[in-house]
Amino acid sequence: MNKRMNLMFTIAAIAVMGGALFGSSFTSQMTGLALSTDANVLQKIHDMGGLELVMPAAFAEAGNCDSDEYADRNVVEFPLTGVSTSLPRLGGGEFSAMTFNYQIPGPTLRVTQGDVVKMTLTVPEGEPTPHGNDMHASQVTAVPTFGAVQPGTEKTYCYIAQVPGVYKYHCSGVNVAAMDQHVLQGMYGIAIVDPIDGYSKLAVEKTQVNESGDVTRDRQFHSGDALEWQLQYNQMYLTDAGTYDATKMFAHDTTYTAVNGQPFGYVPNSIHNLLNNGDMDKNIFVAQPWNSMDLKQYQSQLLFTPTGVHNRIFVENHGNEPVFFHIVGEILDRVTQGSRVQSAGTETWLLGGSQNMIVDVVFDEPGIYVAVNHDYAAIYTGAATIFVAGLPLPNINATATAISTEKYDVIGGAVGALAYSGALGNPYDAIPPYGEQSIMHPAKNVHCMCADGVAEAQAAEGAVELWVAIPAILEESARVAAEAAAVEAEG
Ligand SMILES: [Cu+2]
Repeated sequence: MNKRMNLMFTIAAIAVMGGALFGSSFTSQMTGLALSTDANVLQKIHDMGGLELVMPAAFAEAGNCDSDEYADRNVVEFPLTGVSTSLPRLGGGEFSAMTFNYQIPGPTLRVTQGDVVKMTLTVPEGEPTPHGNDMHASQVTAVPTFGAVQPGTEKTYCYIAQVPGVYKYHCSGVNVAAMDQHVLQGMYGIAIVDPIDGYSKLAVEKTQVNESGDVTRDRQFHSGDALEWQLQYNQMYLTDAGTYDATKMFAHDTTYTAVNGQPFGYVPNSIHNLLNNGDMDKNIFVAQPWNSMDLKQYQSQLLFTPTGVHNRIFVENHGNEPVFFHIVGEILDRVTQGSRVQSAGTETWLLGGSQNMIVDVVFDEPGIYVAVNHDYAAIYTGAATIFVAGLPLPNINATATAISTEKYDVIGGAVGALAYSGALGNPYDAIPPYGEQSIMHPAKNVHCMCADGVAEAQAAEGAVELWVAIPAILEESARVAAEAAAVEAEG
């Protein structure tokens, strides 16, 4: 009976509930735009008992995790909590976020092709709206599997990850109603399904001058092991109060373009200024919107990689606009979608909505490279992500190699790792969970569009709180310098 009640879900009920829960923006979406041709249409739907999109008797049994089909397979549990919260927005203030596990994006699931995923979505008592989870890596009946989970209840379903690649998962709203709001306010994440036979080695196109003095092709090969990243794109459509603005969504009027939940989350910050000889007025990037150590996990961070290393970037477009993925100063060495190589040696690759790819790239020259959505509206609203390859920043390098403490080994860390990641770490939220062929990052720093509890969990795993570490390093450095000066004065 309970199941049938869920199945008897009606659009009219969604509208009534949604209007009550989400106020005017939701109501305007349903009446002002989507259904504007007939003001009485909602009443008519209600009067006829709602829109039943399929016959209830036709629903298949779904989510049975005891199926014989799953015997002898590796089962990976993936627990999620659907919960609303407040998170900071660019330029100050907050926005009314909806999250999986108090973080945007939600946790990344990583499995190997052939594994069984056992997903449980819990919606706590008191949460103002139901949620659902549509996992694109699954091949199961969408109804009722992805249907709404009511507050105070949970739902589990299982599936076999049959096809390798990157897949989004996202809230399905209240049985599809308000799905736009739930996703665009933060309820999205990715699942990485590693190929059962592993990742292919990478050929990078080069040339050389041979013994006869001829310029010839010189393919350079890298193993399938790689330093890995995740970049997830989405739009934010916000009112001044930080609530969801459906009118802006319908008009494709982007407020911000988020990368891993944060516009401009991966650009230089005050920490880099401190290391840049302490010159706080000399910003090395024109826009530094998350530029104070007080911002803790929200302070922007850079992505550090050594030169000559195989980088594997998992890219997902969760959004409402195309992503023209380009890295300024680099050529994408290989683009893979699903289990097929789509391109090699290409400047830019296009991702439509809910589309993904794996980008392989090797940075040969030390320098600053900016991964962008090469749509100017996207760049200027947040889609600029800075990779620093090698050790190209002389001032930071000088400072970093001149100071050290027992706890934070800046000298050995940076130089040893051939990148500043050894000292400053790479942002936790830009790194997917490690797989069989992951090159480990030398260190991680605490970073996320997430609640404090999530940031604390990152620190408990060993990620460096740079807002604590950098002042400690500088203080220690000053103490050591003062001691040396005193000894010199005595001598
Ligand atoms: Cu939701």
